[in-house]
Amino acid sequence: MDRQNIYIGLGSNLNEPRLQITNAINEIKLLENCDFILNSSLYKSPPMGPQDQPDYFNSVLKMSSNLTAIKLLDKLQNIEQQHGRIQKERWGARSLDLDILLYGQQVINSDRLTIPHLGLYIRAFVLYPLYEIEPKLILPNGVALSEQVKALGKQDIEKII
Ligand code: ROI
Repeated sequence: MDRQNIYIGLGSNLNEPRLQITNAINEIKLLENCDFILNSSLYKSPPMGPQDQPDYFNSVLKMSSNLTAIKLLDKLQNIEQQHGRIQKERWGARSLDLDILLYGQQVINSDRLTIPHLGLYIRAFVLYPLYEIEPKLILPNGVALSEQVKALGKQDIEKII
């Protein structure tokens, strides 16, 4: 079977967030059975959700793998733990958040995993970096990513490098 393209969203707003993201990208590059393809620029944005937390840095990474989505999730959660991620406070500040946004055309709705990621269609800090690296992508709901980006607006995100 052809390997499917997988897109990972990275986010951080604590403990040197830019470094958190670049280190996490390097750690994902080293994962066994995973092939890194490329990553987007880094983007900065105000917090979505509670406003009493620092601005976020976000990026999106493209890779392929022969791991199942759940095995990949285990590995990504290991990386989050290594970055000092304590129990996720819903909508709270975090040193590192790694989300599987898309796993080929797979649709998964289990206790641990929802793919496509729930925030994918409405979060500019995910859609813009994704659009930067995959401008021709058709989203699993059949909508062109370019159209979704246009419809969504920038939500104050800023490309920084
Ligand atoms: N807001 C922004 N801008 N970026 C994020 O990565 C992010 N992650 C989150 C919540 C709390 C929803 N807000 C965010 O988990």
